[in-house]
Amino acid sequence: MLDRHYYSGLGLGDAYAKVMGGQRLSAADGDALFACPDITAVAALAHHVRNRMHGDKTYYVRNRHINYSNVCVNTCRFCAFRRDEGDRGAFTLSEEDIVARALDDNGHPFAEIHVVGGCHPTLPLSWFEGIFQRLKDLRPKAVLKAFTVAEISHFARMERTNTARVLERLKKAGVAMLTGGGAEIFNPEVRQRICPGKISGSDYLRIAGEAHALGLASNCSMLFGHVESHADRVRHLCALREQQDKSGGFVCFIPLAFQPRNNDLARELHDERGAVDAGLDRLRTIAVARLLLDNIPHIKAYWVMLGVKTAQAALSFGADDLDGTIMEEHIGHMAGADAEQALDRDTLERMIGACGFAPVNRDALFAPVTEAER
Ligand code: V47
Repeated sequence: MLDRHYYSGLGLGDAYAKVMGGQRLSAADGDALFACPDITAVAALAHHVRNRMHGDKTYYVRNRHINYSNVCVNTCRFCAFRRDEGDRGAFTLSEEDIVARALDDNGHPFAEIHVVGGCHPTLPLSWFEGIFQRLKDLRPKAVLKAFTVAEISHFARMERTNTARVLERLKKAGVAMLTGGGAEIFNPEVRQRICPGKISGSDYLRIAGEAHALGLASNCSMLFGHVESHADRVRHLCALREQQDKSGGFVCFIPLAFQPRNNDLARELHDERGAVDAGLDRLRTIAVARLLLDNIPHIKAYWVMLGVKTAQAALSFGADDLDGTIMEEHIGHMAGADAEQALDRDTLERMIGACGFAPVNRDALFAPVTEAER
């Protein structure tokens, strides 16, 4: 399969030589990978890199998502989750609701507690600090992963302070990591069309860099499969790679496949059923991400947005992580994701094993969880 002449004939001679030589691919190589008619050739390159980095290990995590509120001052056009205060379907969990969800673990503490919501107009940062300190006391071994950088920027505005100060306060309260959301697509023209009120791509990268400088890890992401071009995806990935060269704290990249229901962007595109070639385009995007993001260790096959079958296939297209048990998820499901709400650990292990990989139980920072802690 990995034959040099075959790749040259496909216009991928340069990409092939760089992958084999362990060199960095250019944006032009990324464009060529998207243009290549043979998706299996692209997959084989990504799989080669994935094997070089991780062997047959495939990670999963016993985690709990907690969406604390869907009340949000932003009006991102792809979002089916957000509501205005007082709207039908608007919700905000109480402190006790949040703590109860984190503790609802049948005596096996979650390795990761993942907390995100909307940019809420009134909930102060101090409220979250109190909750995080409580969660850390109650579950000292769990890695607390909270907020996107868009929420960090929102807190800074609300509290009339700067983003570095918000990050410092969260770190002190026990947060170890930021989630990867909010990146969407960095191209300003596309961003203006899909999420006009959101922080810019350069602010996303700047705040992630500040977090990394403070010793906080973060994930990063890309929302794809709407109005952006393949070239936009390639430039987005290259911008993440450039930031990672500078600050080094991105742990995992999450390609977020656009869910086309109950949101304004889908209505504009008249595409509520999803494109017919979406499955292959998603897999190719994951492969290109693995190949371009040579400095980001992990690529997530997020089964909530991909569906479990495509997520399994993604493990042979460069992804090495299946994410986790989740337990409860609203952002994708309200936008049409038809995957389950939760998967148990045995199912995740079986899904990974059935694809020929070796499951590794991890925490949010990808440290393996020992047998005793499972
Ligand atoms: O920021 C919103 C995306 C993100 C839609 O860090 C949509 O490990 C698809 O960030 N179709 C939130 N995507 C989810 C997220 C995340 C998920 C899992 C793991 C991690 C991690 C982070 O979801 C948002 C936005 O980019 N999103 N609406 C939609 N219609």
